[in-house]
Amino acid sequence: MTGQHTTDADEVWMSRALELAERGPEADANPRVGCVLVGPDGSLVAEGWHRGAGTPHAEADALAAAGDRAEGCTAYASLEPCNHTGRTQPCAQALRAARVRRVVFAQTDPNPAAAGGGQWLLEHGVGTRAGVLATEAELLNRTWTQLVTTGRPWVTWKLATTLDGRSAAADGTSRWITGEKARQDVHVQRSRCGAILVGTGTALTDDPHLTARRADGRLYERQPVRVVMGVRELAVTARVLDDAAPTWHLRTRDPHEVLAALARAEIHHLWLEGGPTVAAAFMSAGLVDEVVAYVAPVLLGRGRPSVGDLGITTMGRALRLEPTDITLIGHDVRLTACLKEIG
Ligand code: AOF
Ligand code: ZN
Repeated sequence: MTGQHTTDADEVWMSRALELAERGPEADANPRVGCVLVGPDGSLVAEGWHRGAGTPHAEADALAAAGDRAEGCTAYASLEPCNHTGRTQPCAQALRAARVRRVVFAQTDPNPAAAGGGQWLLEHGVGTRAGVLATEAELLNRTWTQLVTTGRPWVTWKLATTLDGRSAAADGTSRWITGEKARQDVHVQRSRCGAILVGTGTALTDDPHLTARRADGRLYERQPVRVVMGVRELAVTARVLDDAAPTWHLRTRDPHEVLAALARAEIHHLWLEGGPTVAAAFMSAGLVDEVVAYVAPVLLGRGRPSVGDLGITTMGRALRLEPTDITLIGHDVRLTACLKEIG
């Protein structure tokens, strides 16, 4: 029966912990983590999740809800309990102090500053099981995991293009290639990222606002940092310079420098909105992790290409992506594709 996989009770509770984790904010310095405490009789005792940097960790949140009832419980945490005093106290010690009997976790903590909680628990007489639904947990925090393990934020390149690969007409007009529904989808995705980036070219030509807005125009509570890269000056009246969200003008053409600045601010997900020069710079440097392309059933024949020269002259060298999702949104197709294996 090799290759067969049966779901055990640990997996059932862990999937609940993962659901709770999803309630946390995505654009945050900290990972999204959920925790469930299950009593010796197999019934649910308490649930918790992490609400963002500076607030209690998921385990502490669940322990607070359980009080004395934590004794003898099994804890299910979507990330290995931390072993450090950072913005809050070490969760491994809190779990043991509450007399939790066993700890099951999904993803091993890739953050060297906080890792080692599993080992600490074992050494202090608390049984552990690691790796339950680890792939799912890693996917949930893949952008954070990448920053913590490589020092480089995850980059999603978003493009809106005609069928013939154009992102603006010959006269420079670019509104609106895709329909209303696709544009709304972009705003939802923007709201989930830590930063959104354009080049000075786009900032000067299109004067975008670069905020995440609901269909009625209201701003989402959490706004990504607006980043404009390039050495040209912005107009003082540029819409990105209003007070709707912070804006950084990074006077560089080097995508590595941009990512280093984001990493210093603990921003792990960059949403790249082009134009062609910036997109080509990131692509050629091998710094794009994922592409989200909104393809409209529209033809222009002429006009600005969605990406500039990548130095590819023959089919054998074409960049071939791995599609992970294809969704019809209104009349447009949203294609999500990765440039490399996840994890
Ligand atoms: C979280 N939430 O539920 C868990 C985390 O700066 P601190 O003290 O909040 O510590 C953040 C680190 O703690 C984080 O990078 C991760 O390694 C670990 N576990 N973090 O934000 C949680 N369990
Ligand atoms: Zn913790």
